[in-house]
Amino acid sequence: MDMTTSLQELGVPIGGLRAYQRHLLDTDGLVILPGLLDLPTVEKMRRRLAELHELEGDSAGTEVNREPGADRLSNLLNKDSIFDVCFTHPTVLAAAQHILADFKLSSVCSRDPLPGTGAQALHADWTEAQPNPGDFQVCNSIWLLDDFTADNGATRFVPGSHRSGAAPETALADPEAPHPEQQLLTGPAGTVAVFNGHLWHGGTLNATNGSRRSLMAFYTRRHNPQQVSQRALATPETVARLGNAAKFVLDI
Ligand SMILES: O=C(O)CCC(=O)C(=O)O
Repeated sequence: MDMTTSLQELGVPIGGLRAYQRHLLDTDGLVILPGLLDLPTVEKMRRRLAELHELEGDSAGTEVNREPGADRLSNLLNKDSIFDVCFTHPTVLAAAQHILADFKLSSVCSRDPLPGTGAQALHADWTEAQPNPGDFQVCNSIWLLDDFTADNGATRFVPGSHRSGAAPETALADPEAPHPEQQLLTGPAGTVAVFNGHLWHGGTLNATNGSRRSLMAFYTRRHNPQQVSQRALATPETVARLGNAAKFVLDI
């Protein structure tokens, strides 16, 4: 199996994305895909996340990270096949291919900033020096499981910042402060935003009493380590249910 065959078998069209979507990824660093998940699927995902939180208790999220003020779960693809769409959806894979060329899944996690918390500093999802265009290393996607609104902790992005070659923690006096060019990702549950992992972004304060559940499917170039090593953690169930093309995306 190779990247081209894997993506073809998973239904990624030759040529991948539409021209305007490629343009948005190149210039703004982000493409929004409305209605990618239907509401019954969103509801099943919400229920499964609630069950997993109940089951995992204090260990929830530990395969990648815990965050004060946000409910997080990690390694979701080994916990329910309902999350397979996060690493097999043709449009999302086409976007990852456009940014990274050769890639694999790094992790599938969830994040729900709790009422009154959740504000994050602007950050990129790559801790080494930020690369120049043509050498991007990571791509992320956020899957809205609740409507994202202006006051419930919607993700903020600084369009075009992936082309700066700089990290917000060095380029900005205060990465926690509102950025004059930031935009909020608002939209209905079922929307997916795929973004360049070097784009400056972060969660904002959930100023409501409700939840703001989301999944994050994170991709990395094939030569980089994964956030969750699938060779180490893929369960026999995962290995048995997936075809070779999806296994290639997981690097197992
Ligand atoms: O949940 C969000 O809005 C963004 C989360 C994020 O960027 C992170 O946890 O690194």
